[in-house]
Amino acid sequence: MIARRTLITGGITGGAGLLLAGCDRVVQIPAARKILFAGEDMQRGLQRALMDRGALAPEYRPDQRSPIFRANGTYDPGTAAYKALAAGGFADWRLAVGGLVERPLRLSLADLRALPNRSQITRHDCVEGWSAIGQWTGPMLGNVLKAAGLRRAARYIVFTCADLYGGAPYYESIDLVDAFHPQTILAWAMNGRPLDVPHGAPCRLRVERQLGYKHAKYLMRIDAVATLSGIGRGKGGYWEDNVDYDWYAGI
Ligand SMILES: Nc1nc2c(c(=O)[nH]1)N[C@H]1C(S)=C(S)[C@@H](COP(=O)(O)O)O[C@H]1N2
Ligand SMILES: [Mo]
Repeated sequence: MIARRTLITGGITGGAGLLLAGCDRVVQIPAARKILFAGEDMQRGLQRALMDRGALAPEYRPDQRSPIFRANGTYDPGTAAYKALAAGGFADWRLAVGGLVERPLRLSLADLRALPNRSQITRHDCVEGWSAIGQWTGPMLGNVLKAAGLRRAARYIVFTCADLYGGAPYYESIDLVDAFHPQTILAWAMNGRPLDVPHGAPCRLRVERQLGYKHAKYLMRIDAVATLSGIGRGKGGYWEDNVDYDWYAGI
């Protein structure tokens, strides 16, 4: 019947007519229709997921801040090197930005303060089941990465910290979507005061769309890499490598 209609409407030669007929027939079979358009649905789902990843985490009013914001994980790196930095008020601390960048940087606290800074009051969610709301201030990681100039091969940003777990520095990583998210900042202040030691002095990552363990404290290095396979055991972070936490801890 379709073939006949094609012949009538088209009045055309065999090949094209049959092709048209073929299409009509396939689309009329519900199962085939489902398969044909499944790709389109998946693409829409992926697009939605990508757009959601750019969405902002909720921000709160100053009076909604938690009166007590507990510290977790390391409270004080306690190494000789860290003690020396802390004793000097972190004047000698430098944040190294390297890896796959055009211009490696060494940033002081004064350098971070001199950049355009962003303040945000957000809720920290720890995987262990507690949350706290606090205000964080610092430059956007994205601006620092732009200043360093990411090379084309860069896919992830790896953070190396001053505190040691089993003799090796705590480390974490995020992808470029999170790295360039506007609420992803290198925080040097908490609730309007320079970051204290328990919360990661002198500078910690805030990556507000992710769970607590991604918010690396005591930052020493930031490296752009093409793959996570050379970092730790390859899963992208201390907890990912050792306790099987998810690398992508989006909330
Ligand atoms: N360098 C470093 N960063 C870290 C941790 C840590 O032990 N060392 N703990 C993580 C975990 S599990 C959480 S919940 C938060 C806690 O941040 P807070 O101490 O400011 O509450 O820091 C994260 N970042
Ligand atoms: Mo946590």
